[in-house]
Amino acid sequence: KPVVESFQLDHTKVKAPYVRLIDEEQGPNGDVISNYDLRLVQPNENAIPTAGLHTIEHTIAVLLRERIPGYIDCSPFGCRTGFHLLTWGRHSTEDVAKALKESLNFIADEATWDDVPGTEITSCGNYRDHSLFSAKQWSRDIVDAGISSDPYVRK
Ligand code: HCS
Repeated sequence: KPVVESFQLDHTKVKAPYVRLIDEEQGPNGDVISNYDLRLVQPNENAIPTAGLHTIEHTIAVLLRERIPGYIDCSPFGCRTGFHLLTWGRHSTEDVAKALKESLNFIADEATWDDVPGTEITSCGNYRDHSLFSAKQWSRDIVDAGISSDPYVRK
């Protein structure tokens, strides 16, 4: 059976919000893809409701892309406590945490509906399920809690 790294993590030991490198994988041509755990809220204590999570996803698809070279994708965990971030190449968890903090700060303080891409029936698979209000409140709480670059050390 394949070993899924995410299920090996002891979710009772981590201190969210944090950025954690899950692993780096090298392709046959030597290219590296990195997989990060962007844990926004504490597992089994909190979960971001889908509308806010969905709006955060769409908005950081632009904001994180602008800040992280080699961005491939950032998509929510089914448990709704955070996101996977996939990138080409290696980035320090400090750099990813800084980019995430800037992006969530923007959502909390400045984002308007114009900053949320893909909210039409043609551009989204569930366009009714967005909430900028929720995205802003959760982003504010996450940034205020401090985004650590070490999953076991609170910032
Ligand atoms: N998670 C995607 C957006 C899908 S709607 C991205 O580009 O990061």
